[in-house]
Amino acid sequence: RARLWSNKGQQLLSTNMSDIMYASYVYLLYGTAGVVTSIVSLWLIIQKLKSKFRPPPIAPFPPDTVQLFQFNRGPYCPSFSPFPMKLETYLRMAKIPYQNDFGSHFSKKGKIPWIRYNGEDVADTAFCIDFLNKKLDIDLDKHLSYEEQAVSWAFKRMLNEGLYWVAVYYRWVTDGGFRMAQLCFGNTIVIKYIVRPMMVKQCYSQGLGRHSPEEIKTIALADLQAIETFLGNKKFLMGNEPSEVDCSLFGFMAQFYWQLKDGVAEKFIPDHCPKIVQYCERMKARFWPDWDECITHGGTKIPTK
Ligand SMILES: N[C@@H](CCC(=O)N[C@@H](CS)C(=O)NCC(=O)O)C(=O)O
Repeated sequence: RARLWSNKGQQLLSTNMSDIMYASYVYLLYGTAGVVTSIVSLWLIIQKLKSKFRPPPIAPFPPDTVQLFQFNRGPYCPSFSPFPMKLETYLRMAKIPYQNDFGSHFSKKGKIPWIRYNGEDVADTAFCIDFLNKKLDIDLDKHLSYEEQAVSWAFKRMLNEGLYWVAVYYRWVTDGGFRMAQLCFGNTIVIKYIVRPMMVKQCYSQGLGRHSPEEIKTIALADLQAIETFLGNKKFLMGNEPSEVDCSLFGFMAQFYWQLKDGVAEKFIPDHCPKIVQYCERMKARFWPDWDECITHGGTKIPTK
């Protein structure tokens, strides 16, 4: 009887062992499949999200028409950013047919705006303008002397590489400016916890973000004062006819005059720069007669253009 019990026990033990082994295999198999499925799904989601920010595939589009990729329309200016304002103003000045593609498709260089023209993609506003000038034989500076063209180039660099960071500071670093960013891009977790810290970091890496608010104000006013003085009684920056630099200048001045609402920056132009005020109104009337249709009026209306 004792032998019988011990055999039974062994049988029982070996049955239990094989059950446990089997269960372990099953768990391992399901576990591995679960982990692989999660990784693949996560990868697919990331790819899908990334594709939203990449240039879209080339699709049928009217020939000889510029497709302008830019952010959605801004609260008080047609764009929340000076560079799309610059490029769209250029297209209007040069009378080039274009259609906007609003959203978050960044160029292959990872920036906005950019253009697609007859299937060719061009990134960076300066290269977009050069490309279209050559393709369509346009020269908005043909009435300028070489010396004036050199001055115009220096102003463009000051705006694009210097004043841009001042605008970034008043837009993304200061709380008042950031409220305007939220009005344009939405009050989302991505804007608050990913984009804002990224822009603050960029501003710090460039160097401007390391200065005190007072020092940044001094730099901003010095740049604006230089523009105000050079503008003088001229209608446009380089004379009484508009030239290419006016696209950049207007793109930037429009931000300071109409759109940088932080309790400090929006007062710079009305308080210190009467010539720039007239210049902004003149450029708006001449190249943006449809301005009101191209803004969200502080986030209260859907723009029709
Ligand atoms: N040099 C570029 C500058 C464009 C630019 O800085 N775009 C900003 C928006 S205003 C951008 O895309 N920033 C995204 C980033 O830096 O990650 C041009 O002229 O097009």
